[in-house]
Amino acid sequence: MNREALVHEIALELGFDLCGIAPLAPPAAAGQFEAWLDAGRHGAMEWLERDRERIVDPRRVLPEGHSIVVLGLAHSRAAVELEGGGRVARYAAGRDYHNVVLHKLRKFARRLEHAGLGGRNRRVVDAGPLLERSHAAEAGLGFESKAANLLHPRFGPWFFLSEILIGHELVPTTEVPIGSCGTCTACIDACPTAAILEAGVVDARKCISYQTIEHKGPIPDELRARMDGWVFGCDVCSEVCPWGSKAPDVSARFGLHSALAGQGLVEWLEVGDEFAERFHGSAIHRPGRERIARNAAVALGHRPSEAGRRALLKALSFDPSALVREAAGWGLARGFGAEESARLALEQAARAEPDPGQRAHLARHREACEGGGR
Ligand code: B12
Repeated sequence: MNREALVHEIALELGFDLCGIAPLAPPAAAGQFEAWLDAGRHGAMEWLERDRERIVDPRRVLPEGHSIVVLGLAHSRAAVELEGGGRVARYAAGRDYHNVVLHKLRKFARRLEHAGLGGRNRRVVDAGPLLERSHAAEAGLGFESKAANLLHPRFGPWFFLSEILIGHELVPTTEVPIGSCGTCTACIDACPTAAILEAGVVDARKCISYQTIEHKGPIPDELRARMDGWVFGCDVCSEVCPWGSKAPDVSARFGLHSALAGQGLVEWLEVGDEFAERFHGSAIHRPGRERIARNAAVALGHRPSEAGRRALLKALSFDPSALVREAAGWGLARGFGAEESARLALEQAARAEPDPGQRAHLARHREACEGGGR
């Protein structure tokens, strides 16, 4: 068996669904990444700018490197809905994929060593300095979609990417899966915030995924009005993609994290110091308590319920974070603006608020209540 076939065999034995090999060199689409950064479309993800040179050129990450082994792991499953209606992106429903995949990559590196392909290597999943989608496309794992997702004919967009950069020179994969978006524009048409500016170009600042996971401040009014219950990530561009509609259900791989089972938006808004423990082992742990409670407050505004109203009133007055109090004010106005109790609570909260900026936010939400919710 040649070395490339051996690498594929190891990948399948370790449970990866897809494997390909790309040369360790800047990908052809690197210029598109640089143009995207120059246009400021990365928002506050400043590490992308800081690491620009290494991201574009993987030879800076592993100078003695020659090949990138790119791996795909499917995570397709049914849509995930919290009690009370909050929506969580499917990729984040189970165990944190970063941990699952890194564990597999470590085993992969050991297997390569036994196969005579050892030496220094770099393992990347998501957070590493690498244009994962572009190298994956070059390694034949799929084709780039108008939503910028990498699509595979069997899994659609529902698979994670990861890589091992190695010093050995392997023959790059030349077979590429057949498929394309053709004239379909379902993702562009369906994106609730018009974040897909043109084919392959997403403005992160407008993307619900960015706003719920990466963005630290208050979510801009015009975007949160369109978030429709998304509380962590967003799958709209993937859900409407015809390529993913027949992907197999592999939910058993990652399971359902306990913070999503039998808990809802109210519990997510009210979570306190126990946040770290409750979300341990989940990707939802990463943005931290404040942002998750903020997102839950916004989502409760989209999914009004009596329990939600009570939780929002409580958070508006008592949450220790100004970010969460502000979001609770927005949620109240959005979901319950027609009710006297919500209007009074907003007036009181604005009066009691010492910070002028925060007071202005709350007064704005109070005003938006006039004549009912927005
Ligand atoms: C930053 C980031 C984000 C940002 C910005 C997303 C974006 N579109 O740029 C935010 C927070 C918004 C985000 C959201 C999501 N992300 Co993200 N994200 C990343 C990260 C860390 C870097 C991506 C990046 O460099 N973006 C900059 C743009 C310019 O680069 P790019 O998206 O890779 O695009 C390249 C190609 O599309 C190509 N290209 C550019 N223009 C064009 C035009 C045409 C016509 C074509 C054909 C190609 C093409 O060139 C680009 C540069 O090489 C990667 C991991 C990594 N290290 O690569 C994960 C990653 C891309 N994310 C991933 C996922 C799963 C998601 C979400 C689905 C999560 C969710 N459900 O909420 C959404 C999808 C949103 C979307 N439609 O892109 C997966 C994608 C897997 C896949 N099958 O595609 C990755 C690879 C993580 C992983 N290891 O699995 N993400």
